[in-house]
Amino acid sequence: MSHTLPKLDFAYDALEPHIDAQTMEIHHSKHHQGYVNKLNAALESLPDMQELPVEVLMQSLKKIRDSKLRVAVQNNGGGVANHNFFWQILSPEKQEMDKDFQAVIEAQFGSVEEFKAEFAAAAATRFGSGWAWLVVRHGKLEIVSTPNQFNPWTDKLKPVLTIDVWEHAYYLNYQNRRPDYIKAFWNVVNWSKVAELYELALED
Ligand code: MN3
Repeated sequence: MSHTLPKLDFAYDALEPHIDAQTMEIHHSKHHQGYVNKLNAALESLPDMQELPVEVLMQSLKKIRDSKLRVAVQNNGGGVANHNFFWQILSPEKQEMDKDFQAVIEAQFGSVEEFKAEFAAAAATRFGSGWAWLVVRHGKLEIVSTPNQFNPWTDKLKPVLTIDVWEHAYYLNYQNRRPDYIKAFWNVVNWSKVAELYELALED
């Protein structure tokens, strides 16, 4: 079994004006596809790992003895896992935060605005390329960020929300204005999916 590029649930232009069609098309059909291709190429030398779901693969990096292969799986497996997840938490229709989930956010962060400010700060201050995440750790929500294609699965954390802050995610439309992209991101969050992921994370 090889990894494949997942189809998006919406058209490339569906997130406009917040995320433009050209950015989405290049991001999905070139960048994400590139990670899929390079991951499959690296796994040709790792037959025991070919059947693992990519999130499990991210927890198995230490088992890869060859350091070049390990880095290739980290970078490209991470690229696959992170983008598979990212597309799922985006929505073309502006959604209100799920009420039960909002109560959890308010209990843990004070208010939705404080939560958004903390998440945006994690995204804005991630130096270079990377991701900000809302994760579940021991049943509690926590904001973290990761460089490059590192991700929470490696640390056995359960992500419920993420934003890609690599320049390829926003540069065509926002140039160097990463904070503007982060602000626009709130218009395209699939809060019902986020709430569902949170419930699932609490179950395990
Ligand atoms: Mn990306």
